[in-house]
Amino acid sequence: MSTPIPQPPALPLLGNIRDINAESPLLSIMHLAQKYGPIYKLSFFGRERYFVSSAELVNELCDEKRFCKSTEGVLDSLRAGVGPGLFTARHAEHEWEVAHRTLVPAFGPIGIKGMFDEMHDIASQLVIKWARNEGQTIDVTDNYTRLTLDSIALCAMGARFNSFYHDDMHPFVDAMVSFLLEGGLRTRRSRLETLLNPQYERKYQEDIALQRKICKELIDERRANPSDKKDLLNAVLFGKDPKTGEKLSNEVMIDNLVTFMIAGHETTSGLLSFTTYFLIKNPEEMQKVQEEVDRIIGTGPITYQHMSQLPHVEAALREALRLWPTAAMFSVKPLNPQGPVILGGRYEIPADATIQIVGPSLGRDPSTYGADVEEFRVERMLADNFAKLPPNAWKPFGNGMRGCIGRPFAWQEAILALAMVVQNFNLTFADPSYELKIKQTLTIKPDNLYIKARLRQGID
Ligand code: MNH
Repeated sequence: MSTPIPQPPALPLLGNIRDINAESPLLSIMHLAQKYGPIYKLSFFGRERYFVSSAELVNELCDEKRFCKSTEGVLDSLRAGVGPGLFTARHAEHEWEVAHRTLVPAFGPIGIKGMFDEMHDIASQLVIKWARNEGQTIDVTDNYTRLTLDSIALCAMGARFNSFYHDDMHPFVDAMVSFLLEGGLRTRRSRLETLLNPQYERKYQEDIALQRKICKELIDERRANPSDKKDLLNAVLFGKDPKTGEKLSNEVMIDNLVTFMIAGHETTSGLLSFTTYFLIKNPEEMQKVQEEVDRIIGTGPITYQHMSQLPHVEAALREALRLWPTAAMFSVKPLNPQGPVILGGRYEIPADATIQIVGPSLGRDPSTYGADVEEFRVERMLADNFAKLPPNAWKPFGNGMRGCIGRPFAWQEAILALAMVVQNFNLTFADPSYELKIKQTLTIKPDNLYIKARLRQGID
């Protein structure tokens, strides 16, 4: 006997669209999880979606013998721009396998270590800018976006976007932002609306063309001026699949470079923004982090060797991702589409279901974290405690072979930037009564977070 899966009352054709706030779908989904429990379903125009948020059920969904990545929804709609790039590739798609095997080494420890100096260069630009504007109001998320964007552009493609030296961001960014926005809107638009608005399609294609052109030019430039740098661009251009000996096709090279730009900056920017928010909001936690940075690094330059010696910095980042994982949801589907699947020994799910894992609800499961789930406590993510979490309870980087390839990149970048910021500045909210609001695009970020930074000691 299976337990029925709850669903809020639905309208005949429209289904549950009224249950989802168009501005912040994630908050609606989290809210419904509180009301309907660890699994519920919604229907949209006749298509059902399942939402899972307990550690118990997510642990089952992470079993790669039973479930695999689903790209249904926004990822399928982004394929128009990034094809079968790593992020948008379907389960077991050949282009994914080749690119995955070819590029994994570039994201490994040696590859990431080689990027330290360039990451440090960009992070220094942020620190210098904040120091020069001491006491003035800082749009934190905007600043972190410039940091992460310049870092991925430099480390992945050898391009300097110089975002800290211009008010406007690089033209790539406008095209990317509007491409991602449109990709999301497409999943909700009716065919009639699409037919009546040919300008949407035209703009979409223009944005795609611009991003691809910029990446193509960087490829051409590197081909014309070879370098023996062991960077991502060289791995994309010259790497070979260790299994089949294949190289990436020219199109797939571009698919993946655009993918790195997209997947490689917003999430890390959001992570740094949320961590900064929580540390200002919780001064005792800030003190622990700052004390560690002072003790380990002091007032001198931060080096690669410091990266593995900052447990509180790492724990603060992990704790922010527990509460607000910046890629808030990912989707899976049954691997073997032969008949229904039973979850938790009691819930029957159809073989063709798309199941979304609701990250921020998973991070608030009291069976994992206890009663004080809403509290930002660095301690619960210190190495010993982190290692004792139940399996698959903390999933901000997705799962298994389709988990984030850029995780070590993001981690080094975030540790470095956060350590440099707290080493140099004391931070306060520009508006002491600031209340956290979530801004949702493809990823989530704090909305309207403004801070002030005071130098802790003079910088030469
Ligand atoms: Mn990243 C996949 C989260 C930083 C490149 N990333 C994923 C997934 C999550 C995720 C979740 C799985 C998505 C899915 O199942 O559909 N990523 C993050 C977070 C950060 C992050 C929270 C920062 C914090 N990601 C980065 C960076 C890069 C990157 C930095 C590139 C340099 N991520 C990817 C790519 C994939 C991915 C590429 C797709 C991997 C694959 O399926 O092979």
